[in-house]
Amino acid sequence: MIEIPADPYPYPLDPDHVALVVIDMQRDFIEPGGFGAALGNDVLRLRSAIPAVAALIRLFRSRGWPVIHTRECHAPDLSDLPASKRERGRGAARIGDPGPMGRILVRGEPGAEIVADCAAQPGELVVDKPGKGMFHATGVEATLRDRGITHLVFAGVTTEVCVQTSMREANDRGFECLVISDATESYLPEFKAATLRMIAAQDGIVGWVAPLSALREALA
Ligand code: C5J
Repeated sequence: MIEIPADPYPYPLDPDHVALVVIDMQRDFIEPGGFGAALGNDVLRLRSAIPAVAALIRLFRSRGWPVIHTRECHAPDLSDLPASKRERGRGAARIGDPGPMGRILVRGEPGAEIVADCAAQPGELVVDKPGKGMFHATGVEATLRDRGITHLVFAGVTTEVCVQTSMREANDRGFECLVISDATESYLPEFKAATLRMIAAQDGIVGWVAPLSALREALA
């Protein structure tokens, strides 16, 4: 085990059984004209996480550790989109509607792609998920178990929605979870801060929180 200084106490990283999970670094959340903007958010806020996410990806690749990417998106016929999700909100554009980056949150459309700086490399697992959490309707749990992965390091957007949901799902399934605080971002800074506090509260009720520098220094 490698001890990573973290909140609420050092995270025991198992170098033989760890994977990085990069949640939803998609144009639809990060660039104007996508899903995030349709909900009235200042999407440019999320750009601040890109350098740390990209550096974290490079760190894992340099060690030969697996990198897993998720994308929140739906089948072109929207058969995996519950009516409750399609109809939620009062914005002009909804999931499946046309926009400047193609149909919003639809698989294969430009907006559903991962931003270039964080793009998957050949051989890396890309999980398309119809929900907020990475385990719902994806089959990824079996893949992780097959690969012997027990430790998950989380990054991506948004902190309080898909990152937190995925981390909670993973925690309930017995994975040891660490979120990298500067490699995740929210449209709402107070929600990011509250989420990171919630995760580490009660002696790590959902997992651990650490900045990228702590991971880097522990691995140097
Ligand atoms: C949202 C996400 N916020 N990736 N998705 O709807 O966090």
